[in-house]
Amino acid sequence: MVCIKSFANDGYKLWLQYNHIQDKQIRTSYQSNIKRIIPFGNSETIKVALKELELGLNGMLGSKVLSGTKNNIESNSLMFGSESSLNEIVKNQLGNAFNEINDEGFVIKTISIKGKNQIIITGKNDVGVLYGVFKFLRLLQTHQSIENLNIIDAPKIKVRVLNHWDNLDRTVERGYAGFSIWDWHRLPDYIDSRYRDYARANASIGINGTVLNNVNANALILTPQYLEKVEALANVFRPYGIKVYLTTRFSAPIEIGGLETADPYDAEVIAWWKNKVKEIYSKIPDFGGFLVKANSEGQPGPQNYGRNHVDGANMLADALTPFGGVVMWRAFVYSEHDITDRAKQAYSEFVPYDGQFKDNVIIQVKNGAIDFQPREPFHPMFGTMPKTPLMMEFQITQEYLGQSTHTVFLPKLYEEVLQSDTYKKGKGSTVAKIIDGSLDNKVLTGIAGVSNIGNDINWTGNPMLQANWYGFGRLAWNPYLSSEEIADEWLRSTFSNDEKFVKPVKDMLLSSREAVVNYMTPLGLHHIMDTGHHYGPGPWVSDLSRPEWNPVYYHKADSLGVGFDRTPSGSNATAQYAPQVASKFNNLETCPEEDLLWFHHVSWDFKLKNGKTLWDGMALKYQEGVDQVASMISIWEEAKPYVDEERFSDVYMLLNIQHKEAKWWRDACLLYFQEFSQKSLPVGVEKSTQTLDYFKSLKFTFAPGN
Ligand code: BDP
Repeated sequence: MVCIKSFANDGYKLWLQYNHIQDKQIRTSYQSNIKRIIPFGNSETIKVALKELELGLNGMLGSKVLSGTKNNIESNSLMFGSESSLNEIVKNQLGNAFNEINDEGFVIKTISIKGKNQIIITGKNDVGVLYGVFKFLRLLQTHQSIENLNIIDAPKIKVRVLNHWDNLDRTVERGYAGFSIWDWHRLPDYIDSRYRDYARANASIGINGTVLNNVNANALILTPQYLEKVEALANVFRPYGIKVYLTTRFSAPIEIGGLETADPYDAEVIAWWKNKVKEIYSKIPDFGGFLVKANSEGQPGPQNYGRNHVDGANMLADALTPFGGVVMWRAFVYSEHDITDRAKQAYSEFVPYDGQFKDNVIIQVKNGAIDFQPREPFHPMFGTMPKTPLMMEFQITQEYLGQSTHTVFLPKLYEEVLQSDTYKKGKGSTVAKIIDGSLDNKVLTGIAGVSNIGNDINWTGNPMLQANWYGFGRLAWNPYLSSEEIADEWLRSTFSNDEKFVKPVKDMLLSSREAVVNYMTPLGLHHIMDTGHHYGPGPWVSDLSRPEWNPVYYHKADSLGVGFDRTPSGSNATAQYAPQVASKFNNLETCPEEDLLWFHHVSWDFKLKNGKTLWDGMALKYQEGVDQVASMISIWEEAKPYVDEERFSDVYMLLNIQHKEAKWWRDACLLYFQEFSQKSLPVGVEKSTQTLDYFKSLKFTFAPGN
């Protein structure tokens, strides 16, 4: 049977569509297993779990599921509650499942009471129960069997946060989905229902924290006026297991505290932060802590006072320690006064501090050493600093990947980074094992995703990019999940379970990341986007004051060839990796071709593995990227019968823009690099109908997110 189109759909419901299950056999099997839902306990978290189950089951099964109480467990109930709420009969049937989970984990098990099958969803705490409820609903959303369940699962990473680069005026730095969802002006009295839906969505994928404001912080967020607003949000999020965190401006003691300095050694400054933290916890007892961007891109920091990152981070950590808060200190630093390769600077600056940070400090490191490019080799810091907890910072918003118009399925990128082998402790020392703490026995572990959420009706500006929020959350829960699994469950929950839809669209998602690499930055090219807004190609830009802000700094094209030599004959950035990794990258024979120009400056005639010259190979990659987008469009056209009109046409229009822009990238970059290579385009690569001057003349004064 062909799936019936669902009703008009603006995408607001994300992956929590809970569409009526059309397949009668599946539906009746679910109905016969869930005759009643029975909550154990009545905390706020259990109440939201009950509400979610009612919403989900009523939607999917199309009939109202009865609720019951502990005392009327009859046939085939779905029971849920934390360990302490369970009676002996239930507990006995769970064996030692509780020993296998942590505080946020859950157990979903089919047990027998009064000779009848019952399903129990439990955890050590209510929030684990809530995660279990969402997992259970997902089983139904993806049409899986709920007979004989025995699922035990728990998150592998402790701090799983979104980073909102949201300003207090509601603009969003690098935001492409409208304005900030935080209505600061009307908080704390006006609670937008969207805050709850935001929390539901995050809880459904296991995200347990949110940093509300931009890393380029405004000190005002720490004033009593704003802390009241933050408190109101924290109150909404609490039942969903979501803690709030704030970014702090290092100079806040001066800006809002009336002090003359923010020197972390100054007694008054230390006292100011201690009091400020106390004030925050008096309003928000479960406040998560601070995220800090210091001495980076002009932000103030301890170095303004001749101190270092350790001094700054530890001072804040001391203030937070009595309350259990953490400091997420960012390692995204590079300086215009440092003439060494920008890719080396964070490592050079931070690695000597290994072991000096307090226990509640975690260093937040971007996935690669430059800045969220379509492809970057993993950040060398992950392969070192054994005594310091390191957390991952991924970007979900697509600053450098076509922003919210281009469909790029990012879990593929995240997976590639997480599965990279650092060789920190020999073969198999993947980034995932560093992030989840298993390699170095770390207690404090974390992962952050720079959010792609705004107040657009569909949250992310493009319905397909909801998958990146979803995928980030799923990988934060379990960094070993495959991108394919994530694509599969997201598509089924968000659109349709019909195989004729799922299979091709999944292939489309999984190839979309390589497509963007091909039409923007093939073979290891990087940071050649137009500057400032980073929208569109700008490999020619060379006039910015800071050398490392210019694309020419990164590609180094000349008449002989192209690429950044980071081997020992060049910047020697490869020396920051373990010897096994460094030698792989150094050697032209073993360096993965996808990273070639990241690590090597090679001639235009360099022979690629397929026998083509670098120039021909590069041109063909650009063309391949364009062709890939064309086939994404064809796949989407075929998907039409399975998708509601609104989301279908939204995505369709956006894919067409992506196609147009992929050609723009191909043409602008090839015309530009051709000036150096002086070679003609190989057969199969379409010629530009415009001149290089035309591309250079394009200006986007009001490009978003800038
Ligand atoms: C870059 C962005 C900039 C951010 C910065 C950061 O262009 O807007 O403030 O990173 O991460 O990617 O601090």
